[in-house]
Amino acid sequence: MQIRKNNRSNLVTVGTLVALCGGAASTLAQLGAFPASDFESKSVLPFQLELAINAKAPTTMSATLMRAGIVRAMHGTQNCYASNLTAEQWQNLLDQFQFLPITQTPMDPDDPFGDRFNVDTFKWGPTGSANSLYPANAASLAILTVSFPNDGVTWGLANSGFATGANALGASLTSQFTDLDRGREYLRACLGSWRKYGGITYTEVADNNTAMDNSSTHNNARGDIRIGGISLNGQSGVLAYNCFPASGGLAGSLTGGDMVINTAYFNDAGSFNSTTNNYRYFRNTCTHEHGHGLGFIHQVPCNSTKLMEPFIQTSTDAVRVDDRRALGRSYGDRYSGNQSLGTAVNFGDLAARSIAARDLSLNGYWNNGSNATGADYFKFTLSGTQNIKIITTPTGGTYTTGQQSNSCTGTTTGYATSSLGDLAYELTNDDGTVSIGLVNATSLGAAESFTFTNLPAGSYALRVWDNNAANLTGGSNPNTIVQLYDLEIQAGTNIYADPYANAGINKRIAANTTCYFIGDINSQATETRTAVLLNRYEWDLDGDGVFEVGVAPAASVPKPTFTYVSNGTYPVTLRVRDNQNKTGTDTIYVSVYGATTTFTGNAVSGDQGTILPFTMIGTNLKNVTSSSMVQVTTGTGVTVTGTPIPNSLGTQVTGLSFVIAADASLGGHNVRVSNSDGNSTNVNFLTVTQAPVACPGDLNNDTFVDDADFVLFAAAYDLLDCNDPSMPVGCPADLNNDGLVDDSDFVIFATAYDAFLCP
Ligand SMILES: [Ca+2]
Ligand SMILES: [Ca+2]
Ligand SMILES: [Ca+2]
Ligand SMILES: [Ca+2]
Ligand SMILES: [Zn+2]
Repeated sequence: MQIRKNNRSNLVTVGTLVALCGGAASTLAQLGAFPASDFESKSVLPFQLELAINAKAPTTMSATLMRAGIVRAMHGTQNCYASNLTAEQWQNLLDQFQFLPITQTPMDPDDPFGDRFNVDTFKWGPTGSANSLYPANAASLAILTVSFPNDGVTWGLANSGFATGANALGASLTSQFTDLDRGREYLRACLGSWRKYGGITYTEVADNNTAMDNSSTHNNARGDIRIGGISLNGQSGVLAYNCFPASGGLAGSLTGGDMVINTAYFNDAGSFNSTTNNYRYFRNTCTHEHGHGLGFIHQVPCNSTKLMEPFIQTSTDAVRVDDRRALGRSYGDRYSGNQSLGTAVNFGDLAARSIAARDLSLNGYWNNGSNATGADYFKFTLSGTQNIKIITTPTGGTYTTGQQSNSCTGTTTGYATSSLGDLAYELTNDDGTVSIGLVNATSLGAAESFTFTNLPAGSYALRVWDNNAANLTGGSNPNTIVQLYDLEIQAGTNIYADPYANAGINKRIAANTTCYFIGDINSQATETRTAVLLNRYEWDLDGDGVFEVGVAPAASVPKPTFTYVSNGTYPVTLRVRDNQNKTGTDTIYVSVYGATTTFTGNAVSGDQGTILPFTMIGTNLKNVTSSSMVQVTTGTGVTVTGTPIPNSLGTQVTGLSFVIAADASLGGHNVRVSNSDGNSTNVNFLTVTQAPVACPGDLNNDTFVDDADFVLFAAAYDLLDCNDPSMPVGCPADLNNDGLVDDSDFVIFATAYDAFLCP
């Protein structure tokens, strides 16, 4: 769906949104901008739209029909709109697109709870193919890939009503953000804000640069979610549009989950280039669009409380309560999949740590497992006896929401979303066989809290579930009633909870380009017992397990950069720290491609008949994983052995040795490193030298121990001390290597002299 643009003040934003989506006309009256225009007694269309309709419609009846058609289309359209459209823009949009129903089905009659959070009947399945139908796959994890097609690739779908065009997102991002990857990282943060709450993982992959299409089937050659941009008739009021996951539900003919951003709004200080709140205007646009890509529908009223409202709003950031409920419904919470003891989320040792895992979700009456995804399992350990207080608190609040409906006559309903479920939990031993405590003292809408005093060291399992039998709807809708909740596991007294870290998504970057990271958009403090805020962002960017950026006494670095020189996959870890000095970490994987292999290390030399360890220095050596990837390419008699040990950045490899045969050719040998990442030859890296002949006493190296050697020995004997400056270099007459040329050496010399010929 499109999200519409607003570039006026916040106050006008709210007023305009209300005007467009129905509801409090009084706000409009205050603004004086849009005279209230009653529509079916419930909704209000903006004055400009009324003008446009009246200009287009020859009769009152046709104007009424047109209004109805517009409203009907607006609930399902993939195009998402600016909110300050002029009468001329409304007129143009009417002329060009008629707001015809690109998508249509108002709501699934088999799924009466669907409209509560406005979700499509199709979602992404676990492996990135979008064909997963309710209710069988409700609240289940989706593993999605993401890619950015090259500029020039044909982008857009004609069924959107907009012409297709050559993708220009790369140039637009580069222009606005100075650097392509910096711009992309803000887009990745949009996906990261869905990952923050929902059971979705994102991994960026290469794109095969085929034209945008409707495919809902996973393809290893490109991302499930592809992101590009073209001009949508200039600044037409349409900021972007995005396809739904799969056809058959509300998606109409726009499927496949891909995003089309209107490049005409880049470098516009009033919209995409507004830097306020970390480019929230741009981020909310793209985060909203991807919401459609996840199967989420526009919601009303437009009161700036939901990301999926049809018109852009910037008074709240990214994914809000109703959006989280939609996530919980379709994909589960961020621990999605923890529906059994075997897949429990393990919080580790809580003897001196506390957990505040917020915005988790349950989806219906668990009923001893009859609802397979209806319970959440966790584990923790205690390294020592501790008092452990476990609190489950239903969240969500009471609010009004509904899908923009075909009747536009009040499908919005007030929902008390904190009191849908009856939370209960049970603490058991590690394998669930021994109950330590079942806590269910309160009913709908109330927290459960209990302190387990002097809980001994050991391992524990915790199951949280919805005990409201009314939520077992049976038949077509089991497991569809979302109850958001916070889980707190508090150790001891005032041991505050660790903050939540979010480093974005698994990303892909070309080698030797600046790679951007953002830690301060989606990370968050979690403790509410005291005032906490994140005040430090630390990073392990090279993936060696050591935090090297933003660590005290250096300054915190919320948005670091790094340049990788070697292909490979790097675990990058963000560690956030709050003012209680509590930390949380998040690891993303950075896939680096396109590096150039070099092998530049200083040459080494070794004797015939020896094994010579060596170190390679260069770039793009991270994937040198076998000794067969390093070969001696000139001369004879030298092989490579050992197991290569690349360093984390692929600039050094140790662990290998040359095996130099006794008859190896003397002199320089070229050494070549070669694997699928590339190759490089280090000319004359190895010089093979002749081994010294083992013939003590042959001081002049003529293979005989004779009088000539004795003359040399005697001279050395007279000097005695190997450190004497007159002693020949290396003190060759010190035959027993004790630093002196004395009688004990003479004994050895005499024996050799008697033998005369070297062996
Ligand atoms: Ca859950
Ligand atoms: Ca309860
Ligand atoms: Ca490091
Ligand atoms: Ca000696
Ligand atoms: Zn939209």
